[in-house]
Amino acid sequence: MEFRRSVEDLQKRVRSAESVCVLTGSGISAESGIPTFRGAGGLWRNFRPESLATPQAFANDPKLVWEWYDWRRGIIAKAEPNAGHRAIATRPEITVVTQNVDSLHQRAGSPRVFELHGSIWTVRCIQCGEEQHDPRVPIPDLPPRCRCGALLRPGVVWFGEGLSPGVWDNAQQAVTSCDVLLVVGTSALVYPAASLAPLAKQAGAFVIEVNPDETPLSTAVHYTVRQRAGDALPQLLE
Ligand code: BV8
Ligand code: ZN
Repeated sequence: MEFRRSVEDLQKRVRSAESVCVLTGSGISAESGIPTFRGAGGLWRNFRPESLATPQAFANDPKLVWEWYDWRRGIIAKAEPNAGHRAIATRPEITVVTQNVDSLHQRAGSPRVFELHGSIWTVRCIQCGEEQHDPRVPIPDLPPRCRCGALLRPGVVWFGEGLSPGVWDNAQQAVTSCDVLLVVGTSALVYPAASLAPLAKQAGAFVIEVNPDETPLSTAVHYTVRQRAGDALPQLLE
């Protein structure tokens, strides 16, 4: 059931909460001009993300996969956090659990951000495992190589790869200890991230979905706010 509660009710609920946690997906960065995964504009040379964000795709053609990431890094480098990211950052006590790899929450000023799927600005050697921050846009020659000579890969979690145990534990801890969970801009299709909202509800949190569209979560949350993040979050949080 979709409860259309007045924004005032929701504001009161969020304001009076002891602790608020926000779970975000690519939809929160859409208003920053970053294509979402499944929406229009998410395609690159007609490839679907699911077919490129995999260890197999990288093993088959590391240069192609790196061209996709270099293209995205170029877009993300030009993007700015939007009103949605900034509204969350006005509340430094909020823990952000994000599926996004664009680091816009950190750039908006949120001090506690758990990146479930890693960061597009991190590169990791497939041989010696050395990990570093690589801000170069564009990367001069693709695929980049480590000092040890082996290929570097994007420091993100691909489909079929496990999430880093520490980050996953922190994310579960955050959503099961908050009073209000805002689920913003995710189609709730990718696991295990999509299991966090039901987990929060089970642990007693009030779960509010902020998404212009219906998602598989919509019937399971307490309230749905059918608005874009940039419009809804300043009203709910500021
Ligand atoms: C794992 C990093 C096992 C890379 C990403 C069958 C059933 C269930 C699960 C599976 C299955 N087959 C396979 C699986 C597992 C798989 C999975 O869930 N697949 C899905 C597709 C079915 N999951 C995995 O493989 C995960 N690992 O399970 O490992 C394991 C365990 C232990 C040890 C070894 C192995 C790993 C998943 C991580 C994949 N990596 N990203 C990169 O970014 O390049 S996922 C990728 O999708 C992004 O992180 C993205 O964030 C994420 C989810 O997408 P969304 O963020 O939700 O974005 P989307 O476009 O879908 O939706 C946008 C939403 O925003 C929409 O609802 C739209 O309406 C809304 N919106 C638009 N504009 C706005 C807005 N909202 C608000 N405001 C707006 N303005
Ligand atoms: Zn190396």
